[in-house]
Amino acid sequence: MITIYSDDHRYQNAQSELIDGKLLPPYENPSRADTIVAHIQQSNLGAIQPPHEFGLDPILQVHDAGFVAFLQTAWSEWLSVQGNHDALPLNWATRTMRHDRIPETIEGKLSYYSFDAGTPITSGTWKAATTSVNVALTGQELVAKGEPAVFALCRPPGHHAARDFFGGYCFLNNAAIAAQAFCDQGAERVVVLDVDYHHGNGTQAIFYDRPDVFFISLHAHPIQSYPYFLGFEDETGAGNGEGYTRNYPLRVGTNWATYSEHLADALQHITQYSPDALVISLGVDTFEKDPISEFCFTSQDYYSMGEMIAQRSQPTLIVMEGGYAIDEIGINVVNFLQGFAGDKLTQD
Ligand code: SP5
Ligand code: ZN
Repeated sequence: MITIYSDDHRYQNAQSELIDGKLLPPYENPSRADTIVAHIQQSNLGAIQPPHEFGLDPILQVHDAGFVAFLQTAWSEWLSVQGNHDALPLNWATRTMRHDRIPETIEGKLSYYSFDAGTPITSGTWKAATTSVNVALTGQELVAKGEPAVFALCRPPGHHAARDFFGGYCFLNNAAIAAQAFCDQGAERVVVLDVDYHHGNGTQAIFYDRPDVFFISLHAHPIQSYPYFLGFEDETGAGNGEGYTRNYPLRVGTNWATYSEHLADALQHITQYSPDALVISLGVDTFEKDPISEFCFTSQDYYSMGEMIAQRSQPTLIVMEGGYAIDEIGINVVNFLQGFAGDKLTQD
């Protein structure tokens, strides 16, 4: 299986994130992708290729133009007003407040275009986020040209980013942009299967009213876990998209035995839909030792998961999302990919 990767992910290298009441060194940091690519190099998985540039057009098929312009200039605006430290929002428009006025100041725009304080914008954020999109789109292009499966080693991740807001370590929605590219190239039905620990609220919202992209997610129950406000079972799509969103919220402590029963159900729905292409949002934050998550997967479980999903045999783009247990992130991702590719398990 070909991997698409660029060192430019290292441009997203923040000082701190706000989490659990503390400003801590970011869990979402460059060592994540560095470790994954090192493990892929040591495996027999296949070639690692660089991305190429796709420009803004495919991004603007998914994201709001004002939001994209904001992301592009946010750092320079913040730098000139606040100085040379990470930009973070401080407050948001919640119930009874207005959502129809975009502030003029950079601090106000950060609030308007975000949904959490865990996602710092830095001098390199735009470079890293757009490279991450190019990684996904380069993989998408290879799949569209006939590769059965490609791994897009995206960083920063994307599935929490919606049409016009960032958050959850995500700025641009790599998986959604790739799914949209399949549609724009003639695919009639695309599935996004999201197996990250957290609900992919951004991807769901982007495709919620569309029948041509079926979003299916297994994740920690939003009544217990971040992002809290989307990902319930009764969210099934709207308008023409009714029936083309499916959520499997699972309780904290879920292990592979329980998870795999729900995954089997999800895969049946995928088969019935008969998609032209499959995009997998792959998070390995379901791991038992993940520092910010509470599922109980072992490293071996990722091999089983890859094998199980591969039985669908649609052209597949695998897009990296979360996973924060640095010591095992490389093993877990390679295990999934080798399970998917049907390769011999070389690391466990
Ligand atoms: C892409 C991705 O995985 N983004 C995840 C962002 C999660 N940020 C907030 C995490 C909050 C963790 N709080 C844990 C409290 C229970 N121990
Ligand atoms: Zn996650």
